[in-house]
Amino acid sequence: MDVRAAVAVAAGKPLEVTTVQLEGPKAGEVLVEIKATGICHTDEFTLSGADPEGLFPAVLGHEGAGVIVDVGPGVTTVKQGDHVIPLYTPECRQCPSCLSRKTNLCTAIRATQGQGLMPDGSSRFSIGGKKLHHYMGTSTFANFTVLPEIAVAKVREDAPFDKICYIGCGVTTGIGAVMNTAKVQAGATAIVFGLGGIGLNVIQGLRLVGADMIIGVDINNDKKKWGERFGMTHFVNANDAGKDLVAHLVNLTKRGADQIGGADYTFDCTGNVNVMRQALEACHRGWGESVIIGVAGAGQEIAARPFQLVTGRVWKGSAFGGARGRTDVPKIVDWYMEKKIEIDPMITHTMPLADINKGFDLMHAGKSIRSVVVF
Ligand code: NAD
Ligand code: AHE
Ligand code: ZN
Repeated sequence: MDVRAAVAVAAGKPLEVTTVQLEGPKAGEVLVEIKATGICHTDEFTLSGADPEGLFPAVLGHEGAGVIVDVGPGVTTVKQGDHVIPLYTPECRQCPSCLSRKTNLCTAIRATQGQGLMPDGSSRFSIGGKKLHHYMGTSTFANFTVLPEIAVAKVREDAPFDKICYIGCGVTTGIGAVMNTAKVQAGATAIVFGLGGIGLNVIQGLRLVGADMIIGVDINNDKKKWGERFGMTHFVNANDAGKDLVAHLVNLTKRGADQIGGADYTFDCTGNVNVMRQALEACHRGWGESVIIGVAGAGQEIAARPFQLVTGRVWKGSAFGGARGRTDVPKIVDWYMEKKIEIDPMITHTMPLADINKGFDLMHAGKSIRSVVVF
């Protein structure tokens, strides 16, 4: 069938909105009509050419919501008409990782997903007979896409697509990093580096679990009001603090008789390896945990003095907020519908697919929190 898609033709080039061809679902797969998709910084990361797994030409996008319009042979867990959120982290419930209960990183289809292919090793997308790559197993920058049934979360039908698409990545990543990865307790002190579409959801998660002091760090002063809107208690401009940033943060978090300082939890939501180091160093000696959420480009490496870890700090990472998609995503949609979490104010811009490149421009300019393409 013919579908409308934004095609990433080459690294660093604007997306080309055009008609492409999509084959129907094969065994174990579903055809989803995408109703809305967010634009995450990771789409920009891959489009820029920094992603070591980046493939071109491809249909990017991984933050969608839509309706199942067809199912392939053998599909049992979802049906035509179901409302779903595509999952770039699937949940097969059978692979060693799913069965371990130690991680959300299902391995059932990760190898082919990283090659831009469906699990049978082929692509469903093409243009003029030439193959187009899938992206993150989701390719939501198209009005129809094909996914394995283990890579969709069935959600309630009264939830608006143009808001819950954000649960397909940003909301779940931020809130999940707090609740699943760090397991932050009430009364904790926390520092969030980078107050964009992910960092604000970390802040929202910290407020939800009852964190006491929530410090936000950004280089853009416009983010102060955004952080405060979702529960941030203190704002620090990293450029103003300069080389003294870590010392300033440690000083801000001094509590108790020993006056050592440092946060119980820190979160990197920038993808900048120098910031990741600052986030580790701003943790409390003996127990502080620093969670890396940001994604860094090919060739980038993190560095720190081992002393930071010897003295009890913990460095860990979080993908998709440690969430098990088919189990956890429907619950997060419920939280949104029950007004336990907010999404609407973070969606600062909406646009038709034809204007998708404007969403990337707004991100570059630091003017948006989330742009959502509505089909
Ligand atoms: P964004 O562009 O919306 O926000 C990034 C923020 O970081 C901006 O507010 C920017 O001003 C700020 N920033 C930039 N440099 C900084 C610095 N030196 N110090 C402090 N703040 C700085 O991006 P986003 O959508 O929020 O994504 C954030 C990161 O998370 C990206 O690297 C993205 O690829 C990654 N990500 C990871 C996962 C995961 O599962 N691990 C999921 C989604 C996104
Ligand atoms: N392809 C990159 C890694 C990108 C990455 O880490 N992606 C995150 C999700 S970002 C969503 O916005 C993730 O889930 N990682 C786990 C995985 O299996 O990819 C690279 O560096 O090669
Ligand atoms: Zn994302």
